[in-house]
Amino acid sequence: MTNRTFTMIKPDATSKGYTGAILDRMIKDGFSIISMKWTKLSKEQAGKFYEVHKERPFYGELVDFMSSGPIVAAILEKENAVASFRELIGATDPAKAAEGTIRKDFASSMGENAVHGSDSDENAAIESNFFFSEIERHSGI
Ligand code: 3AN
Repeated sequence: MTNRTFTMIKPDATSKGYTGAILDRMIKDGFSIISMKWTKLSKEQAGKFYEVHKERPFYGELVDFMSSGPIVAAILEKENAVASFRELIGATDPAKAAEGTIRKDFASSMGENAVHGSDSDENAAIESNFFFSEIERHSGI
């Protein structure tokens, strides 16, 4: 079990001005921000990040959407980070997300669902390495 996960605030949420409110939810839930950057993915980079979903019918739509505007990428730290963060963000489909979750309050659809959260410790490490250098992935405070 690691104490780190990786997140992105997606283009729908950054464009609606939800970035500050979403970061506030993460911090109030006990997550420490280890690394963070505001950036924008090219189509090629979004395609590479979501390569595991290449065979799924929504892949093209997902790549177009994730490269359509700015995102915030961050490494977060907390006890049992991956599972705890997925609980905080709620179900992929915001209509099924529990009350009080980030997706319930800020997401609009399965595709435009405000935030990404790693689904395993292994993927948290892969995704963190995609965005952040070794220096940026420092050992914490
Ligand atoms: P999660 O992000 O909750 O782990 P996954 O891994 O099933 O969900 O899907 C990865 C991303 O693909 C989701 N965050 C969402 O943006 C997008 N996605 C999933 N299902 C659909 C769908 N049916 N239509 C459009 N986009 C989807």
